[in-house]
Amino acid sequence: MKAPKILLLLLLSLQVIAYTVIADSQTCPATNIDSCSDGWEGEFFPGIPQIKYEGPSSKNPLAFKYYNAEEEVLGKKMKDWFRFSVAFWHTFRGTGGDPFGAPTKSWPWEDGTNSLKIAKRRMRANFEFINKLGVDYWCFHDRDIAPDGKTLEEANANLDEVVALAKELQGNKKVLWGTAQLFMHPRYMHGGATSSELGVYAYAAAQVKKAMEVTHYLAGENYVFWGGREGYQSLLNTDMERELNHLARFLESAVAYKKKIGFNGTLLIEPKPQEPTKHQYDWDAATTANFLRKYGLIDEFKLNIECNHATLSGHSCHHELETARINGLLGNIDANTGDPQVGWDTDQFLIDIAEATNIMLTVIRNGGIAPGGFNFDAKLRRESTDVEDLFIGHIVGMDTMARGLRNAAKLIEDGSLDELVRKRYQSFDSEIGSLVEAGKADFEFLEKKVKEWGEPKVASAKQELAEMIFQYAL
Ligand SMILES: [Mn+2]
Repeated sequence: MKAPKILLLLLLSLQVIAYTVIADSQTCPATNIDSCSDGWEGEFFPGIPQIKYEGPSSKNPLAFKYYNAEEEVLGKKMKDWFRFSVAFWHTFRGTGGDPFGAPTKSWPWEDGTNSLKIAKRRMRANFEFINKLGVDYWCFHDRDIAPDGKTLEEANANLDEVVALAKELQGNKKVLWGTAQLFMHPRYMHGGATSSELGVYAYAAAQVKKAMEVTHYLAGENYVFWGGREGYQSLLNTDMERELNHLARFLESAVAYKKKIGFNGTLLIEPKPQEPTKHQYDWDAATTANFLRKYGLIDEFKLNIECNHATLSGHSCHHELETARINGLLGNIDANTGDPQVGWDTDQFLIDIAEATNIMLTVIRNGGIAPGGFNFDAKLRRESTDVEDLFIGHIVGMDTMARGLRNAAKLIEDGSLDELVRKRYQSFDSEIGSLVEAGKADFEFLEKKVKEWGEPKVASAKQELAEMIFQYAL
């Protein structure tokens, strides 16, 4: 009896050793990179399963509690309301470094260099992540996914090599949007399209041309312009009118090139008021809409509203989304949030359910957001250093938006909030009100009406009731 037991124990322990060896070899650490070929198909997240919906009672941090991709809400699948996207720059290039401290993350696909070989490992990690998380889209800047070069030709060749791998790994996943990084390299210190140097304007144009080509090649559905350095530090040395004219010419050329290569994706501008420049020209949704109208570009662009940028411009995210929506400009959402006690762009995962409900009220009123989506322009805190934290951040962000959708659907199906708003303006539903709204009531006519009606009765705005209805739905 004893011998078989010992044999069993021996077999079991051998099995444990075998599993350990397999698990180790699956991670293919960057320090041992030469032992893993370019075509390596192991895992960077070996302990992480496919993330599944387990419902609100689940305590599993690696499961969805509210986001259920195939479940229909207001006649549309949750995955189609959101079209969630992973931001390559935060998830795969975020190091945890800040102006005061060195990087804190040591991800298994990194070796601390920006070589082509590591760029390809990151791309493999990206698709493993997207597949396990269960999202359909990803977003990138040209220089996040491939190393820059000493010349434009070298940079383009690097990009082509990584993009070819991305195309091969992508399967049925798609690019929600691509963009060109026109802010990191020192040549862009005065801006790209608004630089005082002609050579820099030209370089930016060449870079955007290439970024549009690869976005199109990767089945991208949108292309984004974020003008981090398109602004000024001082008006004393800046010709603002000339810079804005240049920006408009640059965007006109982008429209022309998009048509030339048959790219049907939406061009998006992402407003942000400041940081890194003191003043960015795409300050907020209203400023950007005015710029697009002035230069005859309003039908060629939509807006990518980022919640953290909204609060930096002194607005709520809901305000920026509504401003975009009522101007027919709501194109995409960068789902993130700032810290209420901090004044800069912290790009955190959004976990405020009330905020998510407001966002989804606008998205539902907009009839959805396709061909845009929800890009997680959000990064882990410097102090979060486990690879599973990347999953947890996205899961809580997706669950928060899903709670927002469920709550907004409740509010719309209940109807009392819409009814409160409708009632508030009902005096304009009258015959005279219709004349006003149709532009057929001039001042003389209205003066006559005042003499006939006397002092108007003014009703309560019922703000607290509106807040009560809203709060009950959360
Ligand atoms: Mn941001």
